[in-house]
Amino acid sequence: MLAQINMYLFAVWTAVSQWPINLLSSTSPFREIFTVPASADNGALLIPNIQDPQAVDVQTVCPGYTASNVQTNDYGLSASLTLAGKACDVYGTDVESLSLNVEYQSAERLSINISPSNVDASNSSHYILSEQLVPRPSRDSDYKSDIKDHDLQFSWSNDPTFLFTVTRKSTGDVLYSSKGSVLVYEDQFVEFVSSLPENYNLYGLGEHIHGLRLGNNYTATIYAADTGDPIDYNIYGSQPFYLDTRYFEVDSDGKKTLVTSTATDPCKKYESYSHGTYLRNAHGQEVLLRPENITWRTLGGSIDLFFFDGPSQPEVTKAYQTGAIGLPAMQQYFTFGYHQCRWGYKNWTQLNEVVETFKKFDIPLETIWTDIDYMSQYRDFSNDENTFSVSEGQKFLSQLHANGQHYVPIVDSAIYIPNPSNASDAYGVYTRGNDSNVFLSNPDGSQYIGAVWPGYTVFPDWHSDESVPWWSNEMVQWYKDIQFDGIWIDMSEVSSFCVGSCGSGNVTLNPVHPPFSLPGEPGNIVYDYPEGFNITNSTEAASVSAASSSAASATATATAILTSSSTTPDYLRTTPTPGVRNVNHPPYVINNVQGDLAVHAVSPNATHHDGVEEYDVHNLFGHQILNATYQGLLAVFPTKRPFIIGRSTFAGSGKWAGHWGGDNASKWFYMYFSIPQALSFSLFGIPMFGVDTCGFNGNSDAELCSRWMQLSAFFPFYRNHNVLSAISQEPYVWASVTAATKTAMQIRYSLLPYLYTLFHAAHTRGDTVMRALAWEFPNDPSLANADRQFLLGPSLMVVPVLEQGAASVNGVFPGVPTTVWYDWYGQTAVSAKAGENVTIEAPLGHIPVYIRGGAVLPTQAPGYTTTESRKNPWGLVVALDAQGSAEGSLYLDDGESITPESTLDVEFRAAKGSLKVQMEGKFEDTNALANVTVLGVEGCSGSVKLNGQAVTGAKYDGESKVLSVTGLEDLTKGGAWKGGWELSWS
Ligand code: MIG
Repeated sequence: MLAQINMYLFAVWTAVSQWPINLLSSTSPFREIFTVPASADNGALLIPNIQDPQAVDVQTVCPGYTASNVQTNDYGLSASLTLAGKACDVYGTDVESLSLNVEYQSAERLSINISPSNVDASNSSHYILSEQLVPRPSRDSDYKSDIKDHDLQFSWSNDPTFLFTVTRKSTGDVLYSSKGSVLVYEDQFVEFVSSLPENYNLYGLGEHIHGLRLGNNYTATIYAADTGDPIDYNIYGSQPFYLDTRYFEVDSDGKKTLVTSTATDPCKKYESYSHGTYLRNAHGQEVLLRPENITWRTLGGSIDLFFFDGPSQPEVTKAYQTGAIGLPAMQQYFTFGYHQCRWGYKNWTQLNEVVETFKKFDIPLETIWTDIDYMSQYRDFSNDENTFSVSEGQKFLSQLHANGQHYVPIVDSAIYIPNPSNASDAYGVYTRGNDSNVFLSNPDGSQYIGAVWPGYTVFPDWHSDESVPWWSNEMVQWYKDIQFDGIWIDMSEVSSFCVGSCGSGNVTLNPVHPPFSLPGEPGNIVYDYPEGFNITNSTEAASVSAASSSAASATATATAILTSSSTTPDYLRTTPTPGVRNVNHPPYVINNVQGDLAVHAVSPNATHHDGVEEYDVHNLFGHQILNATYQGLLAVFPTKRPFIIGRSTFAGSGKWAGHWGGDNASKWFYMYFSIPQALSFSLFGIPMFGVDTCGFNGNSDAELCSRWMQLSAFFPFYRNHNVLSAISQEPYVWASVTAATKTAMQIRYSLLPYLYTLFHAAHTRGDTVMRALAWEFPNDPSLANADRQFLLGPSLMVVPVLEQGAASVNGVFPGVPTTVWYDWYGQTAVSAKAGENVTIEAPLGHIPVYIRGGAVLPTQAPGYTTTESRKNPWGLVVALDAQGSAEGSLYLDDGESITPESTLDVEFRAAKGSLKVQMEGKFEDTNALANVTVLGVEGCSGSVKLNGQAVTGAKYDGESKVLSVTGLEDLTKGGAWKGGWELSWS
């Protein structure tokens, strides 16, 4: 089933990119445009090692290492590792001698580093990740050694060759053990293996389209790739981190036994222990998850492992962010409003129509985006004077801003290199970059010239000191023309439409058309009927299929001829040359979605200013352009939090940017995958996440878009985006979607204060925003797999419908009966049994949302924009737990400053018939409190007092157990949070 889906997907972009389109050049009425031949993006024919029947298993032939000269110190130990036998040289040249360094860096972090003993800058055989590019966690300065008491215990042995284990002291559980395997360390291939318990629960290892729990028959390839979200392959980002959760059954004596199944007995007691593992390595790599072990293979670099002891997921994630990769960027308040985008908004007029249509239908629109359509011939920091002129744009943007709305344009990663023989083709962005020498080179020192949208292009070299100042200056200059509010970074894997420096010697052909046709161009696919059209529109579907069946059979024949092949493929297999790397075709072939590493990307031999080859840092381009863009936005808005959404990320990108899920399709299963993808990015420290709502590739339809607009309303980054030439999918296109969207937006906008508070906790403490059920209910093994529902923060659970035609959804209510869940709409407690799958009615237009008992949620009446919302009266939803208590918090500031002048922290505590509110901080908010709704109130006369003074507008409903207190505005005039207060009921 999955394989089939996968095949289908490839039909979307990969197939498109194979089709020659000579048509276009001959039919263009303007002038001949040279088309880069499709073959320019063909790489060598390779067979991935994991699929190669001839592949040598290094474990059977390599000698391993022997540790000697072991020296312990206060914080760990160091040792020399020497090859324990004859070099095997399977996928590179074995490194004779390695250094092992084990360091206890903090109370929760253990570092294990294995690197070649002799690496110097002149040794091109090894590249060890620079600390400037990716900071290396170092020992906390205030950490006092407690090796003996640390929960992570490192041990090693030479029996039979060097191996090491990491054990959790408190449980005796072995977290990592290389016993039974040999360490393999070659210049282009590093392999280290750990056994894992049966049916282990691993999460993370991105970026992939995969279920949340990775399973034990899966290879996670990590190599940044520009590809339309194929299932299980490497896609845009590189996140070499995993969370490992172990469940134990606890017997009456407190004895713990590891559980190897997620089948849970409700009568038994369980506990879980989680730890995290980060490999600080940016090389192409893959992680093989197999029934009994995990094998990590990299194409270079060092083994730079960091273990985080947890023992809960929140502790792991916090420690990973605070101790290793950095805390996520705080976002501006407006970024939590709704975003509308598409590829194919043709001009300012059309963009303005979209904005106005949202208004007409009264659907909140916070931010309008433009794709590459606005650019002059697809050149960064330029506007097409006919369609998106600067003068018209300025008018549009000043009106937009006056309405409290925002604008975000796309910026691509590649820079157009103009045709040198045509003076009018000059392009200042290139000229200035070239003058500052900020572009990647070929090994011979000439400029590396690939091809992207504008034609032949060069690529910023983020290793050059001049590159960030140049980029940031371009942003500053362009802002003078176009007043953007954030930046959308695309193509940052970094994508190039041809293999190698295909533009060398060809730039006089510029601008050129890419080696494939664009959606909607002659010769390209026309997007098909939406998924399940045959079910939802059976009558039309029948007549369409009758009409098209003859045409289809002709196409089928043609396809069959094209794809039939009888010869055995002649794969390129590289034999290692001692001491010499082959970066273009490394001997070990990772299961890269594009095959050859150079396909659809800048080639591995592109060279940086410091001599580093792209091979060694490919996975970092997307990370560094986010840094550059962050610096650029700071130059434009020195005091404002930069708002950036980027495509390719690395560990730590969250400190600069958010991320969207890339080119999904308008398919139901992609709506599901958005949940595990988002939850994985919670683990990676990138909470500002969302996907192309209603689907990117292909045509969406009312039902899918309705469900999806409702689901995404509970993701931090809420944007609808569509591919060129697909039918429109703004939420006003279908009446049912309009209604469904408004319902969900009403909830989202009411809860903006809650979402903003969650983000502040993410930014300051490393809390997650979107959460898996297993993280909030860690002692229930049956939740280990749960990724069809999720929590937003600790207190809101969303159980979306993910299937076409469904009018109900099965959901679980974790933690019952101890935890009480309240239906958001009905405000009454849900009755559910532990572990039970409850069928929840969910007709189209309804998204089941529940509030966790024990939570106080701050709300604010929704306005059309977030700015308007922030001027509206406050509300509180107090959802009592089984003991009649609840608590919550609210964080407020000006919503945009990096260092706000003043802030406000409000604490809510309800217990025993009273809600106490306390605050700290000087930020002034003058909105009154309109209402307080208390859920789960047992027996109440309806008598309510605010600070001892009787309140008249209170109503208690004994059946629903809801106490609604309204009409508080007068009593809280001048501001709900001006000073502490107490509301009591009896
Ligand atoms: O190769 O700018 O993922 O969101 O609409 C396609 C056009 C380039 C890929 C992005 C997508 C965007 C599209 N871009």
